[in-house]
Amino acid sequence: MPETLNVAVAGYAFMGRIHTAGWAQAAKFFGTPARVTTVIGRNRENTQAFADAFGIPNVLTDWRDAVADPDIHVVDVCTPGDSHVDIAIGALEAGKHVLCEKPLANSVEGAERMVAAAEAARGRGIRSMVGFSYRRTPALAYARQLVQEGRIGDIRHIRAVYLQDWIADPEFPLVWRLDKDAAGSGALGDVGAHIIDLAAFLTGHRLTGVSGLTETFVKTRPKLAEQTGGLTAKGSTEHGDVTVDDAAVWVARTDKGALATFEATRFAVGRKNAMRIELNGSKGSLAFDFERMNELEFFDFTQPAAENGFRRIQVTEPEHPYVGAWWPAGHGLGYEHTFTHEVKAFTDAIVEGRDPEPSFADGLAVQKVLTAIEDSKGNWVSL
Ligand code: SOE
Repeated sequence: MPETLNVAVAGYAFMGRIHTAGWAQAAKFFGTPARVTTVIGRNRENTQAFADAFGIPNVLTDWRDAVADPDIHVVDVCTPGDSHVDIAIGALEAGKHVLCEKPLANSVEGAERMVAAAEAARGRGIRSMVGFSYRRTPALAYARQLVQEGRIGDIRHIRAVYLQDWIADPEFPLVWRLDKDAAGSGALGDVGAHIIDLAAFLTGHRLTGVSGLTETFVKTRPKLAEQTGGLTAKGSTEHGDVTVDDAAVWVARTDKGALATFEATRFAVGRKNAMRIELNGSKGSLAFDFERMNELEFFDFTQPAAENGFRRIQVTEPEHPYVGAWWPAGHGLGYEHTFTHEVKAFTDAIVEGRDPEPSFADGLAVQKVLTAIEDSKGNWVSL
């Protein structure tokens, strides 16, 4: 194991940018022995501009060159879903540790091939992890601890929604996230994948069956003229078809007897990144909303009824997960910190020679649920 892991980040838009920031901050705040030495992007000029802004020494326009470079130890895949399978498998076969953005692949078959490659590489001490970043939100990591300590007892209900509105305007153009070939699915895979993973992470329950509906409200949009930011773009005068869902809803049963409901949408106007999850158990409830990400609500059903109620815990104390490395108590964290925590957790596992979580197998499990929801069309699909 080298003293410092050299990381190549594939992609430099929203996810590539935030992962790159995460690696830099993890080194500073957690002493993570890794640094981004290379950024990979198809457009040399734009990739170079990104590298200059972030102080990254090397620019590559083909991921195969990164995989062939013996000085690169980690490949961080932040490209659209259609390239995850090739880059991740190529990197694993070349002996690189791989962190891959969610959803793991655009199909179950692709995710299965990635799991097989990860398993083969694991035998050679090569680690892989899928980037379900919300697991690293201190309030959610703390909620999981409370569940594991039995503080809410047996879980009866999982109620999760992920609400955004960035494409609610019918004139918003056809970015890659609205193209099935590039993204696999729409709101379902992009944000629904997070709440499927979080339900499993928080409760330890597995979904045994689902019934779902998806809808595409706006069926044609202006073709893309220019991507101006992570989730912003300019359209042209020509129109094209939207090939993914705009929204999805589904119900599920779990292996430990809970009922679960989920909703993923990009049409909840006014809701920007409202990833909300509530758990109701035999001894209490927990509730979280990412738009207030430093807070966790806890209802303790074992306390006397007359003075009982939800209490709002500010998850900003040094003893809360990840928080101690940052600011004095109460000063709060933001979206980008979850990615710093993610790369720290991944690097820790590499250094300590153990498997990081969530694994590619966890990513495949989510992929199977996504596919079942798409196939369901209102019918029950067992998992
Ligand atoms: C866009 O919907 C997006 O950036 C997702 O792709 C991310 O996974 C989520 O964290 C925020 O929203």
